[in-house]
Amino acid sequence: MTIYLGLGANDGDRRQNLERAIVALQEAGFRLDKISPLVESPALLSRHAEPTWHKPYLNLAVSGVADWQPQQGLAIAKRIEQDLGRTAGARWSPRPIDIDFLHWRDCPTTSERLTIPHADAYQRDFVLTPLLHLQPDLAIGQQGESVFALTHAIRPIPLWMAVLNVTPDSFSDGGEWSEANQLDAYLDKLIERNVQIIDLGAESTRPAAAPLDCQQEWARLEPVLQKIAERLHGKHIKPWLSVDSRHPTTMDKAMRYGVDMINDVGGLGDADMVAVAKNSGCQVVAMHSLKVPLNPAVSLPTQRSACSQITQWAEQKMETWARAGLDLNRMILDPGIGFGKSSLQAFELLSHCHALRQSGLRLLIGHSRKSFMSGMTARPPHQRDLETLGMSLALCQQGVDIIRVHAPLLHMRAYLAWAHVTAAAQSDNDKREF
Ligand code: PH2
Ligand code: MG
Ligand code: MG
Repeated sequence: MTIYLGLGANDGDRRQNLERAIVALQEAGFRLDKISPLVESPALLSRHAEPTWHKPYLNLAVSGVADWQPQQGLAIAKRIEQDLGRTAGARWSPRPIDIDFLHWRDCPTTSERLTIPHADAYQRDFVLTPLLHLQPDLAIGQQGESVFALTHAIRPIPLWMAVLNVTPDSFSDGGEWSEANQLDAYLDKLIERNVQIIDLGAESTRPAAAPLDCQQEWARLEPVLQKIAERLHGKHIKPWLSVDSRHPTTMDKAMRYGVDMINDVGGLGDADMVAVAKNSGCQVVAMHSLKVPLNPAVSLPTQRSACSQITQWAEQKMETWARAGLDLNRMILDPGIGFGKSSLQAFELLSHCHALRQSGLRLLIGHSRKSFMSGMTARPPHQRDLETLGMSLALCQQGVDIIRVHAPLLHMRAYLAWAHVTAAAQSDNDKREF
């Protein structure tokens, strides 16, 4: 009987409070299975709230099992909230920790103090987004809708995927991390600022890049993988570690370092990669491409819309994956902006995120600094972060699950500001009286 809990904090050292709550839950007999990514969002408040309560939350969800009765579970959660300094403050006031029961399989409960599934869960982005990345098919809606279906009606909070290239020849940032201490400082910042995913890649896919053999690729990746894995060791709350490679042997070796995500620009076309993905239990990004490394002469036909071609590709792939025994809950679709698409097709795809998500898979977009921008700006790739950011906010508006960028810290700041305005509009629409 899996239990799904939602944890939130907007007072004190928010991440530390969440970390402590997880440890306390374990000590109380909660056998932790999975922890979702950590997301930040503006506080949802009542219209009558004190302005000083408007402090952003960090939220996550955990799944696990416990030999508790619901009322006992509730008492344990309340006790942990108190132990972590929560007082009986006014409703909506800032709190060091909030622990909510979101879902308890086979155990729906309604009483004055506890309703499972949580009554409002189905419309809150900060509840649904963490659950979405734990278990997209979890039936949590009032009519049994899946988390995925519910996030289609709201807007998920995007996860930011930080590009970390350890390539001497990459398109926009080749050789940036040749100094080890620079890399260390950057990693520290990414972790401190709660970036959700670190995507490590060693092979450049830019046009005319020299293909890399697997030995070379591994020689570049392994030291950095090892370094990151050491840094993240022992923490519950940490970014997902993603490896960007199209070589199954590389991916297989990387699994030793506790990788969470496979990012395959080959779109899982290789049966060996499917096998690695299946056995790993990882999140898996399958990117649509025509030719890797890029060949400008090979591109998507223009008779049909790019969006319908990608959706059709995804649907065919999903059948293949399901037949191979891959859990589609772990799969993520990336339309592969720049990989055999013209700039017109890139803009079409970027403006149809909602339609791309109709495939039923979570959607990742990687538009950062890419060539399709060159008609719009004369700036070289490494100076296109503001252009990238402008487009990213347009993606947030449509609802995208994961956005892969070179400047994640800039994006996270801009997103939080943007979300303060869009969230205010949402609570305006919320007809319930708080
Ligand atoms: N929890 C609340 C009220 N408002 N806002 C965000 N963003 N995240 C929360 O967890 C949250 C909130 C009451 O529990
Ligand atoms: Mg709550
Ligand atoms: Mg609560």
